[in-house]
Amino acid sequence: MDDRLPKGQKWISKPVVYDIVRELPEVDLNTYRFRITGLVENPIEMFYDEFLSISKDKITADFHCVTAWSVKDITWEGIKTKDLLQMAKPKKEAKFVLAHCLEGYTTNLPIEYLYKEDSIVAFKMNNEVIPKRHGFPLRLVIPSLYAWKSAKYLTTIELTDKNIRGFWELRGYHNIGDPWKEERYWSD
Ligand SMILES: Nc1nc2c(c(=O)[nH]1)N[C@H]1C(S)=C(S)[C@@H](COP(=O)(O)O)O[C@H]1N2
Ligand SMILES: [Mo]
Repeated sequence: MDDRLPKGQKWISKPVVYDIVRELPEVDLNTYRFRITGLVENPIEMFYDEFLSISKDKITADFHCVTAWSVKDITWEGIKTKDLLQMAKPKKEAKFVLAHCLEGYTTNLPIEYLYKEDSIVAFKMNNEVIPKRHGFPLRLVIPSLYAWKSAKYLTTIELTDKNIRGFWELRGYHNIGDPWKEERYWSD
């Protein structure tokens, strides 16, 4: 029995890269912005350098992919999403999140997951600038949900009142995706 490993998962040594596109768009840090939009009092818009200059948090967490692999102890550095929300001031109607990425990927989650202690927008992975295929320049990391919710190449965190399905959620993956409840696919 391994109480760190959710049911149906196997430990592997490093994350397998999954992307919805073969070629990633070139990232131009002169035009790249990180944004928090939608139902917020204070919309946020930051350059990559500004984001780095206020980054202060580091977390270590296991990473569980719905395709049945898990990786132990990945460290991420950046800004915890609960602190980003404190800056953006969600309106009370804000109940859900839709994350948008540079290449068009999207994923949705309930806003409560942005208040978890280990949820972070990261610019470093295992003490290095996030490698291109693992999400450079910024990545949303939600260790308490399956890895498809950890959006690479993040551009925008949009707060919404309705739960809008993202890329995989439209194709049969679960709206929440808690690995400890094996929420792999739609139940509704
Ligand atoms: N922008 C973006 N983020 C993404 C994906 C993607 O295709 N595009 N794939 C997701 C899926 S299905 C998984 S399992 C993880 C894999 O993370 P990795 O490629 O860093 O191993 O990224 C998630 N985040
Ligand atoms: Mo995945």
